[in-house]
This record gives sequence, C-alpha cells and structure tokens, in this order.
Amino acid sequence: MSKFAEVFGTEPDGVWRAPGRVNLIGEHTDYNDGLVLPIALPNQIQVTASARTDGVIGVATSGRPGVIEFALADVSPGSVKDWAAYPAGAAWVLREAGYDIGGANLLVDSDLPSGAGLSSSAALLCATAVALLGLRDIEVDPAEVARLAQRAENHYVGAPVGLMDQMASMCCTAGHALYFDIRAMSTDQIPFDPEAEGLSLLVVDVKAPHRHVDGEYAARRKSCEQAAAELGVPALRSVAFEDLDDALARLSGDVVRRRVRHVVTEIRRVEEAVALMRAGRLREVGPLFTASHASLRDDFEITVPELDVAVDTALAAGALGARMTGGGFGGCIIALVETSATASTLTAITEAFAAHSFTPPASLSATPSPGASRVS
Ligand code: GAF
Repeated sequence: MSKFAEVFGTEPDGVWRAPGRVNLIGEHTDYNDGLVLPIALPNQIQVTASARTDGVIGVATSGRPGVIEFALADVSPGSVKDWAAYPAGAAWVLREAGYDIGGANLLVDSDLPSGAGLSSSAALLCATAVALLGLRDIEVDPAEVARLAQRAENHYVGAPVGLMDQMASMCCTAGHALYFDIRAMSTDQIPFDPEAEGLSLLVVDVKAPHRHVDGEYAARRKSCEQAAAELGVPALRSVAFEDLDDALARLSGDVVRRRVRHVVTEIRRVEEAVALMRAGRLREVGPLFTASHASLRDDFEITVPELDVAVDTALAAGALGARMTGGGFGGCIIALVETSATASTLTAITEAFAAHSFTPPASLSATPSPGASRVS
C-alpha cells in the first residue's frame, strides 16, 4: 500500500513538485524592485494529492504523525499554525483569488533541508498551490502562482519576503539561471553550465543556527523603504549606480547609507554577472560573488561567523569567488571552484569549521534544475 493510501485511505489523483533554490547573485534586491539570478535545485518538495468533495483540506507529512484538517471556508491568516500554515496559506490565497479548489488530501514529502536558506517555505507554498490547482485542472501562469505564493507568505505566514524564491521555484528551467527583473516583472533564462568550463558551483550549508532571522530581515526591508522615502523614489532600484554618491550624500544616517550602498552596488553586480555569463566568461563572475559577500558582510550586516569562515576558506583554497546566498544569518554559501578542486575546498571548509568548533558543514549538488511541475 502506498504511504498516501495508508494515511488517507484512498489512492492519490496525482503528484506535484516544486524545487528549492540558490541565488547566484542579487541578494536583498528583490524587495527593492531590483534584479536577481537564482537557479532551482534538484532538491524539492513533493505533494501527493487527491480531491475531496467536502471542502476540507487534510494535510500530512512523512516526517510527522497524524493528519491536520481544516475547512477551506474557515481558513484565515493565523487559523492554522506550525508547518501546516504553509499549505493552509496556499489554500487561503487561492480561495481569496477566486479559484474553485474544493477540498483535498495532501501528503508532503521533502528532500530539501528546511532552515538552510534554500527556500523550503516558498517551495512548500508553490508545491501546494500547483497541486491544488492541478487537481481541478485549473491552469494559471507560473509567475502568477509565484505572486500568489508570495502573498500567502506575506499575509498568511507573516514573513515580509520578496518575490525571488517563489519565482525561482515556479519559473526556473534546467541548465539555466533565472534573470528576473522585479520592477519590469520580466524574466530571461541565462544558460548556466559550469561543468562545461571545468567549473563547479559548490553549495555548502554552514549549519549555523538562524539567529533573529525574521526580525532582522524585516528591519533590513524597513531601512530600505525608509531610504527610498528619504530619497523620494518608489524603491531603491530607482537609484542609478552612477548617482550613488549623490544619493548617499542626501541620506541622514550612516547605517542607512551602508544599506543603500549594498543594494545599489548589488544590482550593478547582477547586471555585470549576467553580461559575463552571456559572453561565456563565467570564470570572471567569481570576483563579483566575493564582492557581493563583502557588501553583505560589511554594509548589509547579515552574515555570521560560519558564513564568513566558509567564504574565506573557500577563497584561500583557490575558489574563483564565494559568497553567502539567501536571506543571511545562517544558511548556505556558494563557491565557484575548479571542478578538480571541489573535494579539497570542501575538506578545507570542514577542517576550518572543526578548528572553530562549528557544527560540521554539509554540501549539496547545485545542478540547475526545472521549476515546479506535475510528476504523475
Ligand atoms: C529571502 C527572501 F525570501 C527573498 O525574498 C530574498 O529577499 C532573499 O531572502 C534575499 O535576497 O530568501
């Protein structure tokens, strides 16, 4: 008997999936209407589902016992807590948007580490949304599903995140990075095949306990919005790189100046990285990664010692570039390394962590993978 039948007593109608992501460059730029460049990971959330006719959603996950049930008609922000808030949020936002999703039983499986900054929240929201829509044969543009998932995360879960993670989970394609311009709401698929150039993208989960993540993320976002208001622009994307010094001179405080400098220079680094990748000069993207990390560490102040040690050690071991990726305060680093140096770089990071008495790090494969889809 399948796990689904064991839990729900019926066979499923289908299986849907949505991946996690790592962002190559463009950090904390999405909520500033900026530019980002994520790839989707092979690691994903899978939702096995069957339709119900009673307007009730039942959710279960392989990792925990029991089924949590809620009536779709009664779902409102805060009504379902803990991990089930994500599937409940997806159901809520689809109902609010007018989609007739009825009821469903959903079994959630994941090989995507949660709390590692790999966007497991967005993947769970997106996987649930595509399953609920797919069960009813409702077709919705992937970018619109991403927007709905973001709305659920903002208003149901209560996290003031931008749109990068959901777009990566919905719109990435195999072998490409997703160049997403948030202000224009336009995307471009940029071929990304490090192996073809003898390179590898090493992803290392530094296993640092997330410290104050939610509050600090919200604080960074607020500082950026305040700076934009002081400068009289709708978002920091409107500050051209060439006008940065003028803008900095007009701001009232040193902290806010550093936040703005990060955002404006980071958006510029995304443009430069994309131009180099388009020209087949991937090796030259390395120093942009390293500059991004320095900016996130010194100006945006969202790194932790584990991230800095991992990046410094990767660079000392010969990486072409390295940076933290994701929201910060823990999570993962990425390093662009010669394929022949992948194992020795990882060993060097593991040894450095032992010397600092940090929890041993873990590595992941970063093959650029496709966005959400129906599996069967
Ligand atoms: C988190 C958020 F969810 C994203 O929207 C983005 O802001 C990212 O941090 C930082 O680039 O993953």
